[in-house]
Amino acid sequence: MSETIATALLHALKARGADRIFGIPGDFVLPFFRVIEDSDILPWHTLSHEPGVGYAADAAGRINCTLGVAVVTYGAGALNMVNAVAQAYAEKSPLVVISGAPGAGEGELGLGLHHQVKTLNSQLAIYQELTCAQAVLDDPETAPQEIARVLDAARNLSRPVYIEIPRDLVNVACAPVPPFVLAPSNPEGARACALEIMAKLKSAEKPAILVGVEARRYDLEDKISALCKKLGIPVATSFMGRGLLAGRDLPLVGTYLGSAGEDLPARAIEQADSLLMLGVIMSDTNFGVSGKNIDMRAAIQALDRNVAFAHHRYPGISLESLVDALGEIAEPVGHATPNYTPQYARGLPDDETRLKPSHIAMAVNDLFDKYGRMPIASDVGDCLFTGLEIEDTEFVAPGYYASMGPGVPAGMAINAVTGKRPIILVGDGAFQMTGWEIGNCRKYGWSPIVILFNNKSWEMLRVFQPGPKYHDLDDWHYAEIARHLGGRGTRVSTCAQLKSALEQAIDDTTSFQLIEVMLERGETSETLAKFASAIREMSVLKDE
Ligand code: S1T
Ligand code: MG
Repeated sequence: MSETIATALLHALKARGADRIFGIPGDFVLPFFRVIEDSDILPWHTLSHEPGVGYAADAAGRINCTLGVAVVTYGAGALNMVNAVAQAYAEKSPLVVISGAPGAGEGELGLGLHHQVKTLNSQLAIYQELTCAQAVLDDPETAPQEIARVLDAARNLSRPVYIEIPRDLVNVACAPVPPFVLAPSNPEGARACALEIMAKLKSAEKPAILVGVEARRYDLEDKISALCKKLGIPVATSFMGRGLLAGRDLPLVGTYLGSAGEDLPARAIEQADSLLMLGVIMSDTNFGVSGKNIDMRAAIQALDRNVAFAHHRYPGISLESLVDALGEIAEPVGHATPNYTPQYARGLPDDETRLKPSHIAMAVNDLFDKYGRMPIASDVGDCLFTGLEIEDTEFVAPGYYASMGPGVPAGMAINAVTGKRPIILVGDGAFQMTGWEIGNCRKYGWSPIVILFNNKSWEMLRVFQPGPKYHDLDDWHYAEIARHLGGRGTRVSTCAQLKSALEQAIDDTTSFQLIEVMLERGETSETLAKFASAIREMSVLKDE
């Protein structure tokens, strides 16, 4: 089949699992956008601001364990999306950024082009810092191999990549893109590594396993669950890995949050004399509030195709090949393991009790009991900590890079990709940033349920720095605006009002539902309060 650079790229994205495209056109990318619509190879959605495009495309990849795709114009578009791509890089999300670019001869006019920064290559240079592979498709002869190289890097390394298409080459003929090539594995190295890990786990008094975000990025939850069940030792998920392994048959002890979380996972992880970490990002949010520093000499870290022991490492070992090798030799390590069933609060009172953040978690747990679990997209703020008090479910949130803004766009993407109505947890500060993307639901028929924590405050900052007035936000009456954006808005202040608003939201699938929960400044979820006091304690300890 004869291809053009544009159709070859779109077919290659689809062949590697990309489900849809999010984007905003501009004159440098109009030719490519035209092919996206006319070819119908992948469904597409335009949003209103490039940060939202980046967050939505990132979430589309995360929820589906595949490539997310964002298409933007050169300069004003692509550079407007930098923060969202940085978040995808930090959190190991395989986001494909495709930017239109000036045509080959345009730079020779000797004029500065509109949307140009310093030089015509400035954007590529900036994106080299945010992605694991880049290509400029300026030669139809090499374009197919270049596309394959970059898209395969996104899949194999689970990081964002960058592709630039000069607008005068979009419809130039080229060969089809070669099929996906899995990065070469090292079965012998994986087997040797697995034998060493098994020996350490068997000789340990208190072995434990910590599972992180790579388990989801490489779609390994089933394999890791089966391995953990076979080994029979305590398993916790990291803060970023929250929701992983939920509802499966294995000795899960909960989400590890150090001294800010439950005691059971904290003890299992911090007292382990052999800790196997599968796909865990070594970040402050994952380990920042450890009751005591985890003894990394006793830890084995499998991350980024590398398995590191205290004083040596096995390079080129993918997480999947390690889990497969361990699965072949795993035997019960013989330690009794607690049958952990997380306790999530239920039974929201149906009365005039004024709402506090943790009531929202209670209300959602009651809703899940009655109607079944729903996927959740959460923004940064107390909504993220409140989300930790909600029953395990598919959960997309910026648990490490922690930029505000992804909540609403990510929830919309989850609705689009899964066809399931998501719950979106977002604070008023974050909603002021990207919440307005919700106005795009009507044209695509999406109907997420948005729970907006309106405390008229950047409350999470106030928790860490009480006093300044600059944490105060004005009350924008978000529920009243919802109707003009194509949805339904309800403002609630009491438990009974929240209960009824959620019932009404579940019943009305015709549009997005925005439930604006009025909260007092100074009121936080129990989890954020624990997190903050753990951090204060840590800083006090450090001062001693
Ligand atoms: N800007 C962006 C894009 N991301 C950020 N994370 C911040 C600034 C800093 C920041 C937080 S938490 C927070 C800010 C400004 C306040 C969030 O306010 P809101 O959404 O209303 O939620 P809540 O009131 O529950 O805190 C983190 C610490 O970096
Ligand atoms: Mg707030």
